[in-house]
Amino acid sequence: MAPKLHSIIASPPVRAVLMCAKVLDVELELIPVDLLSKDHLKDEYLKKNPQHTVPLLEEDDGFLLADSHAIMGYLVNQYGKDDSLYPKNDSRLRAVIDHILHLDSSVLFIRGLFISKPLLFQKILPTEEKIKDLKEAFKILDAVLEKNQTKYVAGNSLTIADFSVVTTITCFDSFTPYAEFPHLKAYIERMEQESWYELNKEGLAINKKMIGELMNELKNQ
Ligand SMILES: N[C@@H](CCC(=O)N[C@@H](CS)C(=O)NCC(=O)O)C(=O)O
Repeated sequence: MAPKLHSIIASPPVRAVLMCAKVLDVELELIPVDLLSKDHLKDEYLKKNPQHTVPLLEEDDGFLLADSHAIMGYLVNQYGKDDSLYPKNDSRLRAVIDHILHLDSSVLFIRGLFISKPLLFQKILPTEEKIKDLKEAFKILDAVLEKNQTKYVAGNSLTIADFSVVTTITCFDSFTPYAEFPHLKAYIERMEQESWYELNKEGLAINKKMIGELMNELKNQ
């Protein structure tokens, strides 16, 4: 049976996993988790994922795995016809991919999450300081892209790092525009031409609409 993915498409890390599964041609059974209804804080979900995040992967034999970066690595190793998205034997390429995955987790995504989580769940508008931190994160990625001069974020071939970065940057563009950064803008424009990018569109539109409406409502109060 297909592995289950507890998910909601408005979430960037969920979409990263969906893109990865699509490129690997791995079927996933999607199990909806409505974050706004707090499904992720219910006992049944917390027993499976104490981190109360989506995505969460669940295999038939009870194996559970949280975190999109870990899930993508697992899908490549477990189900990939080859490991080009996350190569085992090219230690330098793998290290560069790991660098970008950690950059996404510890700098890019988290700085956006520190804005979006209080906004969505507590209706708190972002402070200038938090926007500044996010902008700085975009600037860092722009400089990485400028330094590397590669087509994809970790080299000249597509890797799981692209799925993370693309979904994070396009989502948090709601708070500060990535188009201000030329290398980042050119990179996203290249990625938009790829067939897997299609899987970003619907969830991104839902997310941007929700964020936009909430920001306007709070600013007009
Ligand atoms: N590092 C995690 C982050 C996952 C994450 O924070 N997901 C958000 C939705 S975009 C979530 O589930 N938030 C609910 C919560 O933190 O309670 C990953 O890559 O999977």
